[in-house]
Amino acid sequence: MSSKKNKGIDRRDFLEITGKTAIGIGLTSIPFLTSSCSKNTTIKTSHGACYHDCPDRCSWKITTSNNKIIGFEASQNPYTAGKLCNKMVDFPNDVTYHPNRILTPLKRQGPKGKGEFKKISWAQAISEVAAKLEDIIDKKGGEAILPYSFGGNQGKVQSKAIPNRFFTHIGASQLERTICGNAAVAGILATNGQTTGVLPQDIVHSRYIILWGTNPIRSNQHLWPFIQKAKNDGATIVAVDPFRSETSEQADWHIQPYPGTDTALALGLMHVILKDNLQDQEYIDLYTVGIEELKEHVQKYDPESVAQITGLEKETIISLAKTYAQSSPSLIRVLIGMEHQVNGASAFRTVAMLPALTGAWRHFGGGLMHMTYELFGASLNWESINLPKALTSKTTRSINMIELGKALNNKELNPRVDALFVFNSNPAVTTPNQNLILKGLERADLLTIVSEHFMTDTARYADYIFPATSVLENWDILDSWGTPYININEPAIKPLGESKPNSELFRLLAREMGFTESYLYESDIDIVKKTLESDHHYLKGITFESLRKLGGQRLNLPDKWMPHATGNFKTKTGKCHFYNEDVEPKLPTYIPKAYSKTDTEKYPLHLLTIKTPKYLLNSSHANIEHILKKEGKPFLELNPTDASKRHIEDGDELKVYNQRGRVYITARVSQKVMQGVVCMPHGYWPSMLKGGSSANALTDDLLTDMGRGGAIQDAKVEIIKV
Ligand SMILES: Nc1nc2c(c(=O)[nH]1)N[C@H]1C(S)=C(S)[C@@H](COP(=O)(O)OP(=O)(O)OC[C@H]3O[C@@H](n4cnc5c(=O)[nH]c(N)nc54)[C@H](O)[C@@H]3O)O[C@H]1N2
Ligand SMILES: Nc1nc2c(c(=O)[nH]1)N[C@H]1C(S)=C(S)[C@@H](COP(=O)(O)OP(=O)(O)OC[C@H]3O[C@@H](n4cnc5c(=O)[nH]c(N)nc54)[C@H](O)[C@@H]3O)O[C@H]1N2
Ligand code: SF4
Ligand SMILES: [Mo]
Repeated sequence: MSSKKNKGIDRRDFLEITGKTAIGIGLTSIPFLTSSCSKNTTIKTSHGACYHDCPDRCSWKITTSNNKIIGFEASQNPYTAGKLCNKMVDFPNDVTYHPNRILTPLKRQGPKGKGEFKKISWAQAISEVAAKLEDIIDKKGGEAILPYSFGGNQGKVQSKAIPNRFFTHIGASQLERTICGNAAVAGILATNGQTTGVLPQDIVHSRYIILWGTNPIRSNQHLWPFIQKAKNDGATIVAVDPFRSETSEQADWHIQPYPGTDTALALGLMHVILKDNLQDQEYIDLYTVGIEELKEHVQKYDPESVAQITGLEKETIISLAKTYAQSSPSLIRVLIGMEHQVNGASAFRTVAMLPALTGAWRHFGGGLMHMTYELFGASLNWESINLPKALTSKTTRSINMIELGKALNNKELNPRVDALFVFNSNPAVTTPNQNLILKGLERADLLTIVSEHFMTDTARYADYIFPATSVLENWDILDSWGTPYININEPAIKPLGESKPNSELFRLLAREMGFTESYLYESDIDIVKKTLESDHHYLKGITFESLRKLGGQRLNLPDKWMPHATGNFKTKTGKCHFYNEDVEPKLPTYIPKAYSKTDTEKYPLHLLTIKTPKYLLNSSHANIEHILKKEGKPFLELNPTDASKRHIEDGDELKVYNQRGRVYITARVSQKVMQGVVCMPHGYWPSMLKGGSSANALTDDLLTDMGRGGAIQDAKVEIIKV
């Protein structure tokens, strides 16, 4: 499978990175490659952007000489600021030219999961897969086919346009893509009607910043320099996180509540703010709904009661409320982390009320900062990405991606899932209830097709694997969920080996299946161009040509972006809703998960499985040897009290277990978690760890209170020394 001919950049070609890492967090100065150029070499520069599911969406520039990459560097746009993160600096070698990359179609030989495959031609693979899909459609209907994809490649062409057209055309089941963002967004929409608040770079104007359930030093690295700038200019940085992350360590104040109690904490802050009359009454009167109901409602969230729920001192709650309400501009930064609790959406809904209560939105740099994708939703020509009219009326059943394990194992489903088609995702690692998923993937009667770069733990179970191009080899257009920058992605080199973009895979299958509809065959570059055909003012000065020339460009937004300075909420009343009659409960309410007494006794510890690894992006890059080496083995963080109760010492080997699975891992006894909470990293593949299980073997496929997201961080476990 590995190709020795697959010549990459010699790692030694990279100049030693001598520059100190930017602000010590892993943003790395541009590595560049040298090459001797003869007269016959054609040097080409292409612009592109990071395809990862990362809020930073860095822009980059690639230099090639005769179809070989000789330079890979970050662009100078003010947010990327000339630096890629530590995960991506060596991307051409780590992925594109990696010797283990899959470069031909493969057909399974051995038992499912063993990873034994033989190379076959594209013609054979397409003809066999098309015939099998046709057979399933004939016998069971299209709904027996389930596409499974997520953020592996966030390019609009390779993740949405052609794949969605293909699967909708064949009448496949729809996948509810809810694993990231849905609960957070549902919560914020219930309050504000939109999720785009303060823009990332404007955080420099804030003077009181609460990083509420987010770890930018790891997960949003390009925001951190702007936070540092605010701090240098006098801002106080507060982190609210049950885990003492690097960000919490760097903050001026780390507030450490029990996981899943943020709704109560935010209601407690409102209690204090209203009791002490620290609210902005004028803002409330003009731009909000339900203050009287809220006042009444927060009576019961007094600091003593909230202290009981959150595990915080009551003085901490009072002090946070007062300092937040009395500082200006004050900003709350939320991202994703806390949505993965069973009441995660409610936490976002409640926290989102605070800036309206204090009138923080009036001040530049004040308010709430979350995502930015709505800016692109408003301005791009989505007709090009979304389904063509001919397909919009087609409705088929939906399956929530969180419940993949259940869907694969449910014999009562009518029709049963007979084919699973995975691309841009690695569910054997990233989706909760891992053992149930693996059991489903083992089904002899399940046809599993995977498009991938590598033999992932999901791909190992495939019947057919298709080799996907890396982002350096295909066209795309990338909006962003964390910045206001737009990028196009030009192919820097021709596809390596026999790899093809996802879009081409589905065009080939469509042709083989005899479909004639032109929407199935639109070319990638045409989709990119058409997506930019919009006269929306945000796109003024942004064209296919300008993006090719300049690389990432900022949407044409006002210099002072203050979305709610004078209300303008996108709710049906145009106001911020403390009380919302369309949401149940109508007022934000702390509702914890009710565990049975037996479960609480058997599994007393709350398990967090978060994005602590430095070099991984979800499960991506975990298979790259030098990365894994740098990352080291995973540890379970546990509190000294929990450790001593179980006679566990630092460095002991542990079994972490519950009713769904067990993970073998080394103990790290620390104060990073409070008593009753343990934490292990997400991203390691089960096949890499002793016992063949990783973090998601312990997580639950339970849905969140709103948005149908996954309560991944709401798992209970017990541990023993082994
Ligand atoms: N290095 C790296 N960067 C990444 C990723 C990665 O895998 N690795 N993944 C990318 C993706 S897909 C995403 S969605 C973003 C996510 O970015 P973040 O949301 O910043 O990351 P998470 O690690 O999911 O969670 C952030 C913090 O939330 C905390 N948290 C968990 N439960 C609760 C809770 O109940 N209350 C509170 N207050 N905090 C809680 C966790 O302890 C954690 O420290 O990061 C992106 N960036
Ligand atoms: N326990 C726990 N579980 C979690 C989380 C957590 O914090 N804890 N976080 C959750 C979150 S926020 C997210 S977003 C999800 C992410 O879950 P996934 O979207 O499954 O993310 P990745 O693990 O990065 O897998 C992406 C895969 O896509 C492949 N890929 C990349 N580009 C292409 C391409 O162009 N074509 C094809 N065919 N494949 C490509 C990569 O090689 C990689 O294997 O994980 C979730 N799961
Ligand atoms: S993973 Fe994120 S921070 Fe790293 S290069 Fe990609 S977009 Fe930038
Ligand atoms: Mo995510």
